[in-house]
Amino acid sequence: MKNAKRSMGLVLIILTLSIFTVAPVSAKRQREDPVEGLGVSLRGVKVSDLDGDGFEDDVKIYGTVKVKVSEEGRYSVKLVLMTKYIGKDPNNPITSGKKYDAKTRMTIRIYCDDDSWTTKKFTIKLYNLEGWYKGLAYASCGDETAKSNVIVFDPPGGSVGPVNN
Ligand SMILES: [Ca+2]
Repeated sequence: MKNAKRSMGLVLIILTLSIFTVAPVSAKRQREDPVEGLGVSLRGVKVSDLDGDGFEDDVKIYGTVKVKVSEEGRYSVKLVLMTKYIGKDPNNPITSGKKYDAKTRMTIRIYCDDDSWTTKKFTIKLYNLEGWYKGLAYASCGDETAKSNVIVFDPPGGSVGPVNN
């Protein structure tokens, strides 16, 4: 009899524990990710002397992110710009290796007030580049990820100028 009471007590304790431990987990699971769509594009490159060292070897890359959400609020889009040096002659580019040389990271805060797409422009500055480069951006927000178009550009200016693909 005493044993039965004791094990009943144990069952109650276990039940109480499981209510406390399970409830917060399931509450978290019910909350769905409000981010429904994400896009990123690189729209252009401007070559100039941004750091004032006398050489037009710096670039400003212009891009746009777009987010679609189900809940009004402020969201953070994590952006990684990958750049790769492709050589000094665009007609004879260095193509060895698919890996990108450099990553530039930034976070873009975007306010979405309805459930349609919200877009925001961004710029990324890169300094002291010589030769031709290609660039590509990855974005992530909530559960969504997106990949941009590839751009090709030549910081020293010259006869051809920046090219958008
Ligand atoms: Ca410069």
